Amino acid sequence: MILCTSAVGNLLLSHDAFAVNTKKVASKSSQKNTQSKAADVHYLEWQEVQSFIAEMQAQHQFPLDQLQHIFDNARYVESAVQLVKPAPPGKPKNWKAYRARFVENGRIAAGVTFWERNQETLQRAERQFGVPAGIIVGLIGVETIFGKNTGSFRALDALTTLAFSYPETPNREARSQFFKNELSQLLLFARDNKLDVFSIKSSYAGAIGLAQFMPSSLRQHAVDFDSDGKIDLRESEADAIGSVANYLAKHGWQKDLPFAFPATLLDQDPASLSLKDALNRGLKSSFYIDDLKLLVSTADDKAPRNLKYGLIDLQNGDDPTEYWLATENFFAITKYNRSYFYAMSVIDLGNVIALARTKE
Ligand SMILES: [Ca+2]
Repeated sequence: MILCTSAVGNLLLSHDAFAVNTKKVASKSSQKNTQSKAADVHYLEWQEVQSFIAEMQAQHQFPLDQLQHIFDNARYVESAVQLVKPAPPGKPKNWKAYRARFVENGRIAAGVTFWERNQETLQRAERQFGVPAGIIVGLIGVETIFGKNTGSFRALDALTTLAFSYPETPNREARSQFFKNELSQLLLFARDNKLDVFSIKSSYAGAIGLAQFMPSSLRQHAVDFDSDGKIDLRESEADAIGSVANYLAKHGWQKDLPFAFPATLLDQDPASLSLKDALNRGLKSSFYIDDLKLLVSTADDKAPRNLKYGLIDLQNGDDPTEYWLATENFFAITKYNRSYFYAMSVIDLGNVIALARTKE
């Protein structure tokens, strides 16, 4: 999970950027640079790291020698720096291409098996938190292919790098601060759970386990759903399932609320001000259907008139944009990753896996 602090106008960039940049860092020349640059960086000597250590000591009573040992051994990760850089501009957003990367046969088959294996746990999560099994399965599938891609970086290295070596971007200061906080949460998480901090693996951005929780979310929202006395989002599928459901419930999920209904744009200029205004209301529902009746129609009679919706657009490159009326439950998924594409992929993957199960 990457909780971007970008403005809503930059939605859909974060996840989209990954594939492009992954190719870039895989080249041989950059691997060579990585090795030489990493050898030059010694975080313990950095003034900013010393200040961070002092803060951890003062605020959390962390022993100095432990912190010195940790940052003496924290490594710079060049690929993390490359991967957080914004995607090159100009490439149009394409929902269908994005969806095809996540809703595909391998992931669907793995999802059917995962669902089968965890059926009782998923039902228990649904009862306790009101989040349907399909959404939990879809989310864990999109995040890590059910544990296949949980990341091979040391979380300490990834977070130290992004906290202190964030690339020069307009939002550098805010992002550095975000990762400093996550780094401190990681250290506290390891201490609280008596874990060797060097042993915790993550994505390049510090997201941990089957459901890719950032350390702050891990500490705040993860739950021990198999009741073995510890929270383990890396090994325990039950803990991951319960934690995803708890996270969504804490971020506005409402039991039995639908997710989204397709909408058709009424005859007007897609660039009209009123449409733009309706589309840019942030990650929340602001309108009743009647408020939008001059802009869009929905053929789906099931869309309740007494619910509030947000109007969202899913751009399709040169093909027509899709419009949807999204409920608060759709937006709860965007609290996990601030992207409409992401949320819709989670919903679609869950639906397709549910359908595949019935055909077995
Ligand atoms: Ca557990």
